[in-house]
Amino acid sequence: MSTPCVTAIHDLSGFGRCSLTVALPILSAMGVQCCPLPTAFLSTHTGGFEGFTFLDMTDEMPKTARHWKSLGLRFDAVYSGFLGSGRQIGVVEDFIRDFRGDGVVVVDPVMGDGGAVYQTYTPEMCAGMARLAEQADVITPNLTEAALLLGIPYAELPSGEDGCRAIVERLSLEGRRSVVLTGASLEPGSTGAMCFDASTGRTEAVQTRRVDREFHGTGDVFSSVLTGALVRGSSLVEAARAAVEFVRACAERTAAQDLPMREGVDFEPLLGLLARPVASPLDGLS
Ligand code: PXL
Repeated sequence: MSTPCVTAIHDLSGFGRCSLTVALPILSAMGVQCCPLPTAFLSTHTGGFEGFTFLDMTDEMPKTARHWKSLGLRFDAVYSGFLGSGRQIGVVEDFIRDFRGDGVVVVDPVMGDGGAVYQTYTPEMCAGMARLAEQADVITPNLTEAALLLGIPYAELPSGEDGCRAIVERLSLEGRRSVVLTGASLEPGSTGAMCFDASTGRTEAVQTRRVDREFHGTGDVFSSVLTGALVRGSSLVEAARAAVEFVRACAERTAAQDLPMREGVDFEPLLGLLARPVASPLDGLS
């Protein structure tokens, strides 16, 4: 099998471990080539830092897409996340139309967390994100983003196992789109994801031990592992299990060191967990 290739459409935040600084190493560790299409360059992410810089990359994106098209590039997945402007919604929609081919389109509808919308997201961008997410084969919202996509207040989201099942089924566009809801806790002490798989029509939960601390960027770690596993041939639920367990391992390690939330999870020493054993360095080469 040739090396799978994913294009990752996210911001590049210099410090704070999220988006591209997470997607690139995780996909590489999984044996997946990652071609970044940056939406913005920030000095840090926007969660917990004051005075961050923000360079909007919107104008560069269609130029990059045109060049890639002229080279005949194909991707096994188009994977999008944090967007830098309202105009980028249309740019990413065009990109997906031009490059989806036979690949999988994963849209992480990054808009907020903990019931609050991120500072750089306007109501128009949130509406645009819902439209963009309609192009996806798989979406990976957290609970805050699920409420925004459903157009209901965060406090009114249904809860518990039945509630999480109802959320993913309502977000599935009548079964046409797979949904992996993150931060889905079915009982005290556990957390994970609720998955609706459009290819089987089944809804299934994946749970693990809950780490009682919040860290920045765990959604990006989750969606990157999920995307890597999908292009390596895992089913949706297998991919969600890999993502849930990797995020738990990262959160446990980071909590044990008591690192600040805004610095993200200390995932680098754990990247080896994502690699497949290679029997011989030349395996798979011919
Ligand atoms: O992890 C989501 C994310 C990605 N990129 C930037 C962010 C955030 C969340 O705050 O600020 C720049």
